[in-house]
Amino acid sequence: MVSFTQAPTRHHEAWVVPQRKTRVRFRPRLSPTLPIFELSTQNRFSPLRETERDAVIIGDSIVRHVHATLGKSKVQSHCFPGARFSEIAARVPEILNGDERVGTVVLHAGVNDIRLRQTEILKKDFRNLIDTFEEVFLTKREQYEKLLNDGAMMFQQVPLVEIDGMQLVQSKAILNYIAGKYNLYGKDLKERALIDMYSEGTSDLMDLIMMSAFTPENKQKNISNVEQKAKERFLPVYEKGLANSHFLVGNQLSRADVHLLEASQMLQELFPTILSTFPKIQAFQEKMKALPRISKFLQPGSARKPPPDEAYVKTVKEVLSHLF
Ligand SMILES: N[C@@H](CCC(=O)N[C@@H](CS)C(=O)NCC(=O)O)C(=O)O
Repeated sequence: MVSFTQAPTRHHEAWVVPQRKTRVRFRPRLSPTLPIFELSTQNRFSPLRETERDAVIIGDSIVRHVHATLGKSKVQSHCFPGARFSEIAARVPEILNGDERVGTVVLHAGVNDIRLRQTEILKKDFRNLIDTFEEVFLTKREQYEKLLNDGAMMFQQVPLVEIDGMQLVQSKAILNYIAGKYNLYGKDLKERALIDMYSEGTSDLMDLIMMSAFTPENKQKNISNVEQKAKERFLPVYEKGLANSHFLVGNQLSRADVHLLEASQMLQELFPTILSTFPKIQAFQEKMKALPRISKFLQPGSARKPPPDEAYVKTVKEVLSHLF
């Protein structure tokens, strides 16, 4: 159901549908008991009363005067007058910034887009905004131990993704679920098999890059190994796969493409000219970067991770101290 959030009344209890000059009547053509159009009038801020953790309110000018108090928890409002969907969505990660104290996030957006956008585009924007994910990096051993004690990690390992009421672990299971959910997993079994082949190869390449950060004693040797394998084994495969298509598999975007974009960027961070002899991959990168969600993800300050450095290795060694 899509519900439209209206300005709160003075009583802070219910939302009102504003009076229109022209009265609009909905005449159900089917049974009158089947509503065609449902308008929620529940108080969108009631979760604030229920949350036990802190809350954050992020929105356009309508949240300017929203002040809420919650027992021991804190509520912070972030108001961006005139902001449109894209601007509010871009602020969410930097405001939340992995803050574990935050249990509830209230978003208000869309008012400033309504006159400028088609409904289909608006619907997509709504979904994008709601699907914004919050990323928490483990920086302290206690965080890992808490997850262990909570029984959140099936095999006592991260990554862990909480999505649709599940606690998903195992990178491949996570990627498959998200790819399936967002139609990034091919149109049939054969396409899926090909997508898996590309993605597994790309994971191998990314693992090589990551591991080189963990072996400083052989750093130069490992880096040369990454460069050689990338040029001789991996990049030629993608170049060939993109010879006659914008996508690695079939005629639509898949998780293999998203994976390749990330891996090719990681390679360029290490070897800036590595793609110079791979024109198809370069063209592919430009097209991928122009996709709105990807373009947003690549903006400075986004959730994209920087290359692993010494500080990162030190943090991993502290959090997973039982392995080192
Ligand atoms: N097959 C797993 C491997 C995950 C994994 O090795 N995670 C490491 C961190 S990158 C971990 O949590 N290790 C803790 C441990 O094994 O005790 C996956 O792909 O998700």
